[in-house]
Amino acid sequence: MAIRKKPEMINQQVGWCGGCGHGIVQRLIAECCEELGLVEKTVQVVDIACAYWSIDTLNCDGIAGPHGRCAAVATGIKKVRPEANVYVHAGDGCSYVIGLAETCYTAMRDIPITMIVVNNGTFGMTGGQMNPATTLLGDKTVSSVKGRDEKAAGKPFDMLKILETFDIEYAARGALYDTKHINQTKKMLKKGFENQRDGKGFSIIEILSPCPTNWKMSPVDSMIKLEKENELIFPVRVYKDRGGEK
Ligand SMILES: Cc1ncc(C[n+]2csc(CCOP(=O)(O)OP(=O)(O)O)c2C)c(N)n1
Ligand code: SF4
Repeated sequence: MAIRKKPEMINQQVGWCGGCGHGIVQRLIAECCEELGLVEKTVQVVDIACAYWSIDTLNCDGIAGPHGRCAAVATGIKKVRPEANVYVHAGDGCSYVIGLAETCYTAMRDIPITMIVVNNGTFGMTGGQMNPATTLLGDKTVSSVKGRDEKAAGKPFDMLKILETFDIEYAARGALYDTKHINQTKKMLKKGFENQRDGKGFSIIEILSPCPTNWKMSPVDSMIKLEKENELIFPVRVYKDRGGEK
């Protein structure tokens, strides 16, 4: 059996809850940066939410952006350090709710960064509120205690369907519920980093990810929910590959 060696870029254990997807995402990021020889040039921009725990645990430069402003912070860094490998690691609240404008402007300007969005269907860090973009209809959260109701709160929406209409380099959605999908997600992330290395435009990779703590489910049941429920609304696929289309 092949054993995946822990990337050296990860220098200590992180404080994410057991079964959280953020740790898998961090590991995939580290594997990609190491395999592409990008560690020395890497700057991570993490959001002041659950992604934040990555800040001191990777051997690379990094900054925590104010909640929702990560795409704007990463844009600034890329403008002054164009040679750097700049990526965002943030949640779906940061990227699609409070930071919706920042994400759209970064896409509109086709800024050549790699944006990684953890879609866990909730505001994890603040205790599990409904995310207007990603909480499924019927899902119970601390701000939709009887389950999300369409009349009261509208429906979830697929931001990648909007972002693919911008003139950007790459938009894709991966998932973490089994090894096959984790490996597929890694390929998407690698593509996002390669695009940046090759001087191409904005790449965004969204990842369906479990939050067992706020979903009040076991890690195993959380993975089953991701596959059986969330993926139906948020399909795993490549939405846009400008280079590949040519
Ligand atoms: C300007 C501002 N508004 C609100 C907050 C409170 N806040 C911190 S994290 C967060 C939501 C986190 O959810 P998400 O971005 O999906 O990330 P997750 O923790 O689920 O990974 C909120 C509302 C804040 N810190 N700053
Ligand atoms: S609250 Fe959810 S997203 Fe945050 S660390 Fe725990 S499981 Fe992960």
